[in-house]
Amino acid sequence: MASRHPTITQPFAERAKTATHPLTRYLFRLMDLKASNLCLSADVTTARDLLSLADKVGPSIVVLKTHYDLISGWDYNPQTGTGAKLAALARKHGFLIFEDRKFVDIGKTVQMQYTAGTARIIDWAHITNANIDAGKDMVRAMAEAAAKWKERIPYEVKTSVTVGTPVSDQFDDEDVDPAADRVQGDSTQQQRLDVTSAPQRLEPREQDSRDVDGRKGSIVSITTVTQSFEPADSPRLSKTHDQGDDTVFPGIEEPPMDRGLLLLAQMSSKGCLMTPDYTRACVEAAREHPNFVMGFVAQESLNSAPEDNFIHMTPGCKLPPPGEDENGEVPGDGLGQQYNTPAKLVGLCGTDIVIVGRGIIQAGDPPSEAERYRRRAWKAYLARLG
Ligand code: BMP
Repeated sequence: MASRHPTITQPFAERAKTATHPLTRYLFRLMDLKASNLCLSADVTTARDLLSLADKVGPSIVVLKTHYDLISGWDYNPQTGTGAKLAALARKHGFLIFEDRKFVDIGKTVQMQYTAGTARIIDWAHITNANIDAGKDMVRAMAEAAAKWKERIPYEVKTSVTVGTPVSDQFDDEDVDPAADRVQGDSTQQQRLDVTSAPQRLEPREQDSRDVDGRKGSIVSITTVTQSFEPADSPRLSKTHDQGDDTVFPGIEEPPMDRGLLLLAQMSSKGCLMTPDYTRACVEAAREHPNFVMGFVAQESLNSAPEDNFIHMTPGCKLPPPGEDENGEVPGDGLGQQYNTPAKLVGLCGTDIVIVGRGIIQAGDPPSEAERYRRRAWKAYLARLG
């Protein structure tokens, strides 16, 4: 199957023109621009290490794969947290974020897991994946959730908060209930009066003006909340406010706001129970949802119908140590993981992107090892074009 399909010998730049999913089209162009078909599986254990690794290895990769649930110290703040910081690095270095969540459940549950909860995966991960053992309806459920998410974010609400001590005549005509906060104003500007009983912190004049029926209700501060609205496809969406993270990778626009799914069609692990029938069902499900399913996590190309142009990402990839035969055998990890070289996966099996974790992370110098993997995987792709 792999050796005969036209996509095997078609350049990524050409496949970018015919792929159905906007994010797949973008990714093929990005691969062509960066001369990279490498995905880093950033399986480190702290948020700090994750961000540092993403920053260092970012120039060599087109996809960064995460397992957010193995990261300690993951900050869930949607504006300034770990997801938003990763998004800023993705923008700076030009890569997509793939959360390797392997969703599998009834449709309603996966919708909630994907879009809500603490992690809100859909907000920061361009791509995620699913095991469809639960049935193909789950893919439809996720596709619907992603479409709704995209509809609901025509605008980002930016909120700024300022706190100040009021001047007393601001409130001369106000009837302040010391037991409750008050909200005034319209949807774009609200003033909240925080009222507490703390007379000892006030100037005498302010304290006098608040004496009502022997109660000492005192206004000690005003909080001003200002909200502004910004189109969601603005390049500034989800930016953190740290210095220096406004950089945008040159040569290509930012990715479209569409979200994409990869179906886990085959696994790299020894004794994997996914049958050929299961893999075929994945291909059927992908064809049924061309606007949401980008392709597969698989060990070989699954494009078989003439119009198929799915993208394939492949884990279980390692190179022999530098200096050894680069096409030699690589032993597994002793826990079921099996490894193949980029030459075999891309050149012979026809996959598009190799996913590498420990091969890079555990190297003495991860950025230069990532470059070694990038060069080998790209060379295998060029050789395949023949
Ligand atoms: P490593 O290169 O260190 O073996 O890591 C492989 C990564 O790919 C891990 O994050 C693992 O969860 C993931 N993975 C895999 O190894 N095989 C599969 O079939 C599917 C995966 O997602």
